[in-house]
Amino acid sequence: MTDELFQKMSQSILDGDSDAAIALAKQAIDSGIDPLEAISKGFVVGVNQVGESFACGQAFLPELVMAGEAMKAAVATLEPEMQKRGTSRQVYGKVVLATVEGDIHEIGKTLVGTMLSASGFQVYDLGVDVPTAKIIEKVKEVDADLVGLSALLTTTMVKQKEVIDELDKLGLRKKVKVMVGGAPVTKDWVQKIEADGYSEDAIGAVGLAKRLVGVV
Ligand code: B1M
Repeated sequence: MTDELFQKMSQSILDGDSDAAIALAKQAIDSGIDPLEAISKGFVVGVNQVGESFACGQAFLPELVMAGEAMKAAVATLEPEMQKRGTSRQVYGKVVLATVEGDIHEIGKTLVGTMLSASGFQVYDLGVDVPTAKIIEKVKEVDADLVGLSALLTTTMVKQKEVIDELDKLGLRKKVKVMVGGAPVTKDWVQKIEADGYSEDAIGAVGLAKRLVGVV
């Protein structure tokens, strides 16, 4: 029964059908399914398939856009439930979060932000395509403990390094921890740019953020 629901979720993304994705997300909430499980076992399966078809020329930009819109709608529907399930009320630290300049992929970044905020972090989500200067400005304004940088394109990953270099120049690098993420980010890249850590998913990002601020 649940597997069938996950399969329908995946299909709604393949079809780029936002209405169906929203209805299925609501159905998951009503059935008591963990929203993160609905995302990882249902919707993400579909969006990954569209990504693969796009990469090998079997799907085109309109399909990618529609799949992205449906995925966004599903995550937005599940978001209040994810917030509700967050148990911690304590504020562990302040996180400035952004998708780097030149990159408009927002779904993974938003998911990470939702999980961090549900887990007790104060999150300042600056959105997508955010210039380095704007990120630095916010870090200074809110006296952030952590910066989270998402990049989904091999061409925009370099901006993660740009932010780290800028923090370094301003003498803030020791004080402000930097976590990075996004599909092309690897351990080697993290070492190369001297970030403090990376995670492959939103749950891992919460554990990492807690370690970086010394909570666990
Ligand atoms: Co784009 N796109 N896209 N796209 N898109 C990819 C990333 C791609 C891999 C598809 C492919 O070719 N297979 C490819 C990148 C290739 C590369 O660079 N190597 C690609 C491309 C090429 C492009 C365009 C250039 C296409 C074009 O115009 N010709 C263009 C770029 C636009 C730009 O940014 N300037 C483009 C555009 C788009 C859409 C706008 C149509 C849409 C985004 C819609 C939106 O966000 N509102 C889109 C989509 C949907 C995708 C795919 C299919 C799915 C991305 C997604 O939302 N995944 C993607 C293929 C893929 O990744 N399978 C693809 C679901 C999401 C939950 O996962 O974002 O990975 P993800 O986030 C995860 C983890 O990565 C991690 O946790 C998240 C939750 O588990 N994580 C973090 C992410 N950020 C983190 C930060 C952290 C920690 C963990 O700490 C701070």
